[in-house]
Amino acid sequence: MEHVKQKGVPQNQYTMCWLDYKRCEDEEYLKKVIPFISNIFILDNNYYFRNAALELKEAIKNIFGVEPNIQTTSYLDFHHGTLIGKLGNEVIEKFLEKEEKEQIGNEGFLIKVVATKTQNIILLVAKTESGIIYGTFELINRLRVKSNLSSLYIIENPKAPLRVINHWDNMDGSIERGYAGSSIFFSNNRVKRSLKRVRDYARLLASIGINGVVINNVNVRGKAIWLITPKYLPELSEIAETFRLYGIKLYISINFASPIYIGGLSTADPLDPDVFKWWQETVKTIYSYIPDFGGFLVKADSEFNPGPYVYGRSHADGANMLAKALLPYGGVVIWRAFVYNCLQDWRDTKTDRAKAAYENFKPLDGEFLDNVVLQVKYGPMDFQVREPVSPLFGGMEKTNQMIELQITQEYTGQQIHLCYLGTLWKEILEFDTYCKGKGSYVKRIVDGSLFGWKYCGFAGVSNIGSSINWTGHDLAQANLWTFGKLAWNPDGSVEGIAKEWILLTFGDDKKVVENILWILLNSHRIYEKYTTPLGLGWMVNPGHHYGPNPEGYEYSKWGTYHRADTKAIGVDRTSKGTGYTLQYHPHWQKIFDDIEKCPENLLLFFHRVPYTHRLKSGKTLIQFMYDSHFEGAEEVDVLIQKWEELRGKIDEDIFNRVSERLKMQKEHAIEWRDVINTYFYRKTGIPDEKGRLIYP
Ligand code: GCV
Repeated sequence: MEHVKQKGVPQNQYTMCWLDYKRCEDEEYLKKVIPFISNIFILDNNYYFRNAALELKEAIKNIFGVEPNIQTTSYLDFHHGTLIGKLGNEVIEKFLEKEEKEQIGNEGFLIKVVATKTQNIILLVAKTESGIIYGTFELINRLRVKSNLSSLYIIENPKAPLRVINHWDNMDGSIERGYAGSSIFFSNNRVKRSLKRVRDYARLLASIGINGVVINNVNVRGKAIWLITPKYLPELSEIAETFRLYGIKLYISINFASPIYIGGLSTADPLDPDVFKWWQETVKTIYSYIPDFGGFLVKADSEFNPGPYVYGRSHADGANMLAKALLPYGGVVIWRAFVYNCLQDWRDTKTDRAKAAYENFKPLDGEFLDNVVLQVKYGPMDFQVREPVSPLFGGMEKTNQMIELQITQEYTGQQIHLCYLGTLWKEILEFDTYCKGKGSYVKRIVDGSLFGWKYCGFAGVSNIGSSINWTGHDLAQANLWTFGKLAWNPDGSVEGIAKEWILLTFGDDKKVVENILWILLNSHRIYEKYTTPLGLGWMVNPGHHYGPNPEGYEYSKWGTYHRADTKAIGVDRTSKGTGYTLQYHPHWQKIFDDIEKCPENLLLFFHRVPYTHRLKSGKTLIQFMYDSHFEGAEEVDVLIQKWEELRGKIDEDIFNRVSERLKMQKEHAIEWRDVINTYFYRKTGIPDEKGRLIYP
């Protein structure tokens, strides 16, 4: 089954997702807010504040049909309007209590309303320009959902310091694992000339609190190797400037062997002084173009990318060498932990890919410099619909870490299937590693609070491209939104986050909110049911990873086997098997080791289980498989029906686009159901107890 390509649309036509401002029809509300929004006063008259004020002005114009004055003069009428200023400004300070000032962090903001007989003021205060832009979008959103101004009081600070989007964009304009059109940054091996779309993208990202973007693929090949040179840096500096206006730093993925490719050196050995010198010079040049450059993202010794192992050096040697070059400028090295043997022999049952990241990195804990961050995929394999949380979280107390989540739906339906990922991500973030006793949640590790790290946070592999709606499937916009919101505050409730997205994107019609919320919150569960439940994973077509193929990866080199035979399926990863469970805290080791205690949705990840094994429900494993696939494919009808009920209540184009994809989802879910059920039936010869049609 091939993934269906999105039809090309003109580059200049696109929606603005949750920032498509619609007119507020509520006259009563309008009357109440007018005094607060008829003027915008900026107290720090610089480029960034003016930009924030213009964002607010544009929004107010579109939402309320009034055009506020922006005033930057020293004479200010503080009776009516929105006041935007920095902490420290004496006018602003007059309105603030000591305690509230102390609560505003570097990227945070405060929104406070002063309403008296003579004054109607909204105060928007921050410590930095980034805080101002985040606060501006928050204020716009509050106004859009008609928040009660008399009680509006918000102090917000992001929990995690790094909230970065990773683009896997290639310079020819293609996107590795991209399902929403071509790159918005590159085409024909050049940086795109018009940055209009990049600017709108920056607006979208700032509105969800993102503060970093890596614009090129981690597989750095061909022309992309040269992005760190003056050949491309002038253009990259323009991209960086566009992002800077919205509080976002630019990062670049690099090829570890660049000193050879670009510098003409004979080696890229991280301990070779000439190699270090070359990187120092390169970094110096980058910062001369981009003074606030974020740093490098590195995929080394992974899937045919060069790295320190080539020279018999460790990953700490490699990362630290780059970190030393970046340190004087405040840059960081984000080093990926996705290192494993991708040339495994399927006959080898001793090697377990799931163990690889931990085995490669755990021994290096404490060896990385402070400006190195290890970027760890959420699970030990590769963004399957369900995997256990990587044991590296909580396994390396002395190493900064970021969690890598995949917003793009490589294994979760490629934006043809609706699969809202917020529910899965929330479960991951709430996982208690027990590394420092009860309460050592993944969210507390990656936000830095558990170990007091300076650099840590969230990386999300982008799901956007130049398609009309950015994400191919209109409802997949919710995944980008949710990634940003959870990175900002991993304690947020997924229901709340999803609901806010619906309100801002589709309005507050009760049925619309209710149905879309149901659709989103149930979609991952449904997708899992008709694809690979119980932690099985990998039954996809090799290469493009779309559609079912139960043995697609069974006899390959990638180390992703389920080893099904006629009696049993799954890999024994317990302490008596491959020993993977030993990488976890003893609390989890015991649970995962024990087939009775192991969470059932991960059963086949940790255990090799006979088809006749009875699950907690009393069903046999094989019957569960059949039921799950029949029910999952059936439940897609509920998604369709709930969407269909919204006909006429949603913009027609969006409605039709989603309907079309739901139709494809249904067809492809049936394909999954039939292929997987037939596979198991043929393997086992055990019929479905309910006698449903399984193709023999
Ligand atoms: C960018 C998986 C994907 C690759 C991806 C890789 C990675 O293997 O299939 O497309 O490469 O992960 O995360 O580096």
